[in-house]
Amino acid sequence: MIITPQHIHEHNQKAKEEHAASFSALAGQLDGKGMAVEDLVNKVASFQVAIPSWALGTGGTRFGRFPMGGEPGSLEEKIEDVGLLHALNRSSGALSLHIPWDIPEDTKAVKALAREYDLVFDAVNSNTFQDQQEQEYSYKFGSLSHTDKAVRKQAVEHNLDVIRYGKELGSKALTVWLADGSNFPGQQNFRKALQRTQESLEEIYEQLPDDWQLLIEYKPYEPNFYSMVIPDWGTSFLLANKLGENARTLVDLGHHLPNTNIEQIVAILSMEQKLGGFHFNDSKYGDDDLTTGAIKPYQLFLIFSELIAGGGAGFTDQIAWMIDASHNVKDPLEDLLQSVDAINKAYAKALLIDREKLAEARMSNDPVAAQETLQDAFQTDVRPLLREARIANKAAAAPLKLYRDLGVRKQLIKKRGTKSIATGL
Ligand SMILES: [Mn+2]
Repeated sequence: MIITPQHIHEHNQKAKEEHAASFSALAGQLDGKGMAVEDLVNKVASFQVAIPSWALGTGGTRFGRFPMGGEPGSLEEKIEDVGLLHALNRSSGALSLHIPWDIPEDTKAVKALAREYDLVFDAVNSNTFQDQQEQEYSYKFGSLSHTDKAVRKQAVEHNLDVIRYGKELGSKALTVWLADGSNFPGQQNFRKALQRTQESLEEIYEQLPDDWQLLIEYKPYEPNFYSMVIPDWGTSFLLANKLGENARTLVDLGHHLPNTNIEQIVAILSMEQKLGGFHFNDSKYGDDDLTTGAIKPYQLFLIFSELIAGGGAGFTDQIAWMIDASHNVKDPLEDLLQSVDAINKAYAKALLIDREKLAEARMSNDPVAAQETLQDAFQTDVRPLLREARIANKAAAAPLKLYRDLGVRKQLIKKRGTKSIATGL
């Protein structure tokens, strides 16, 4: 174990005085506004975001990949890495597996190892967007939507296998993202492709355990550039409604056309109780998969504002939260620490919105007051609040700083070598 409770304790002792001063200033300010500070701290402290098993290695682009060494070469090492993150921030207590990149051969042992690091298994993800070596039929022209029934059957079977793994690990959701679509006008019959997809999803849904959810992810383009079978939230919502109560839409922040109003999509889906999952990342142009909060922190804040407005007190437990990003030039673990921090910041700021004032401004058609109310929350420096939540959780006051101070990457490289490569894209 690279990070021990002793490390955390010593680090927090050093941060103590400075933190106490900044937190008491913020707490006084919030208290003056009539906010229950302890309640805010508890909410932030209990919020958990899953880390996907494919985000722990260096990503790449179509043009190259520049690994930084010490990458986890096995599922066990990936669990160890998420354990590191969780030990540092106590906000990453879940792991999301991608199958077949990470097949848990011995599920009992894998589950026990995760428990050692205080981790649970979040949604499991199927993969029918690549061909695997021993696979009989190719997904070159689609999977669940394929024209050939044999290919569809193979893709359905794969999803059922993923559910079986997930059941053994204690997961409660299957996430389906399809690369199915077409590159050229006329190539695909839109209606028949969607119809076939629905039928395939119905076969999967039939086998879904009662306490599970089927999360349907959408994406407007890429890898197909003319059409995707599930291009937008409307199509995902349509399928989820046709399948039944336990099928829901999954929103990935990067899966929208530029300038889409994602907070409005979130509002409508949560109003309909159909928002089941959320993938965090950030983007400037498309599915850039940059660090959450690096480009549009205000958008993230507005999204959390809608989640809180729509979901009530327990909304954080009803949705599968996961980071879905790629790390090309950063240390993946540092990037993930930054992402979780940005998510917590947006959540904390959204909790500070004066809902009554906002409702009044809306009812009296006062856009100036509405904007001021939102900005007042957004401009608040919530870092002391996040720090307080971490200290209360026995996490590091400043996770990234401790990660660097302890030279974690150096230790990982020493242990795993400079050439280890994580499975994934
Ligand atoms: Mn995603």
